[in-house]
Amino acid sequence: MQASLPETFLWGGAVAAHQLEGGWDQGGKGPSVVDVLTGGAHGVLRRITDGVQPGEYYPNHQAIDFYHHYKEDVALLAEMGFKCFRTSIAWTRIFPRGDEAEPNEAGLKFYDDLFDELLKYGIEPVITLSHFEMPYHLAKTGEGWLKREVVDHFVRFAQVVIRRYQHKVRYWMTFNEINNQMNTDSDLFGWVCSGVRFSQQADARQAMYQAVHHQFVASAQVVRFAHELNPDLQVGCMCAFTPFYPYSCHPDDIMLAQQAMRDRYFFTDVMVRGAYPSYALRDWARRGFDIEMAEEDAAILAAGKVDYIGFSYYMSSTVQAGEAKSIAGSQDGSSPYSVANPHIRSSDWGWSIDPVGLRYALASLYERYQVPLFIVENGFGAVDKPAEDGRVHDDYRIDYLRAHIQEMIKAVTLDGVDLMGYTPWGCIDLVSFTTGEYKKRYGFIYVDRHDDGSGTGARSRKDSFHWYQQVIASNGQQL
Ligand code: BGP
Repeated sequence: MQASLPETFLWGGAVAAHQLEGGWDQGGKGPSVVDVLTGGAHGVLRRITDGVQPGEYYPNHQAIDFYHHYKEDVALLAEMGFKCFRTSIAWTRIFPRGDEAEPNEAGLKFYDDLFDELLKYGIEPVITLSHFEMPYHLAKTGEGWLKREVVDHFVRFAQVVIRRYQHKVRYWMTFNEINNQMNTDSDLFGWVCSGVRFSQQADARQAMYQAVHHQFVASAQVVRFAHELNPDLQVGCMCAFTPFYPYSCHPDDIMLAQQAMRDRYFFTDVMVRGAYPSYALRDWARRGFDIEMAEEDAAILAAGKVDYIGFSYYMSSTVQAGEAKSIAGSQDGSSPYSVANPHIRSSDWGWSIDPVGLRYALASLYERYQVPLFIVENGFGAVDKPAEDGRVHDDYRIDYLRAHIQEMIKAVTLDGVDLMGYTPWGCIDLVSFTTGEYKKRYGFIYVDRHDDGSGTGARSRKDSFHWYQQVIASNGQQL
């Protein structure tokens, strides 16, 4: 068993185009599903508006203006010693409406320049093709991925960018947190994952599986295309992995936790194994769901198995058999049976802090699938206040990350997990996805931008910046 992380380990950080780029209508970019999401607030989810409306506040339109500041920002990432940088390509920079025949050259050029800048410092780009960035034009009816033709639009987009960047980008992922849309109680997740408004569907759950089926088919086609184009390319899936623990040793709690885990495994089961699992097919039959599939779909899924599993880990959830509650609007990975875990405390946003759960997640996923894993999001959202010396002393963030990295190293060195890398979320402060706030910060780099519109946009190094620099330099030995 190896004693430490491999020398090739991809240390870095993660962001998504829409949460940091800004420039939402520049360089020919069209509006995406997040461009019509208003700002939310602590505990209040964001609203979807009917197109971009005057007088509404849309935090993603400006974000931290990475679109114009990427050179300065990449230099800071390089100073931390990043080996890789995970971001997404905004689909609407390349195909502003989503259904054009030809791509927008100005959008393609932006990512060429960004990738060149990263590669100049030896930073490997890790690219998500769709991180909640579907073109608004394809989603405005509220049906989005329910429409089969979206498969072709997405595959065309993916083929254009994979062909263009194949010598600059080796690691790809298809859909960010594809499983978030399992939460059909809220319109927010269906909207950003699939452009579907669940509240307008007769049976939200059936609609969700239909939209997801189309995404599975699209993802598999993209994997196959990439492999045929260039065997060096690796394409992964990306799921939010929040493990469920049983509240007690009561057999009903154990069984409930096992059943709840199927909502986690369903997506990886299909994308890693290339076929629908028997428990899902039974469940659909029992509920009378009729998911439309084309004749060739089974063969497409089987031929497009992903190379690795990318996943986000923020927290665990604990379930107890009993009365189900509604969980509308929850992004904390909970189930209707979730209860507080007395052994685990939570962040200001109610997300449980459970480093051991990361080792549990890694070991569980690896034992089930035996494919390489990549932790592509993990982190601590907190309110950062610069101290009198003007600096952010974020020891709470360092504590969170240190504890998670320790468990991650155990998973590799003790459990034998094949782990490609670790990219903490929001390595530079950006717009929070669920709340639309700047206030919920994750970064090693502070950005002077605030929810009331104030701030210079200036970047500065938090204490965690220097700490992470030393973690990377020592390959995880100095924590
Ligand atoms: C994940 C998303 C990210 C990100 C993160 C943190 O679900 O992939 O886009 O934002 O969660 O969530 P939040 O910003 O709501 O704290």
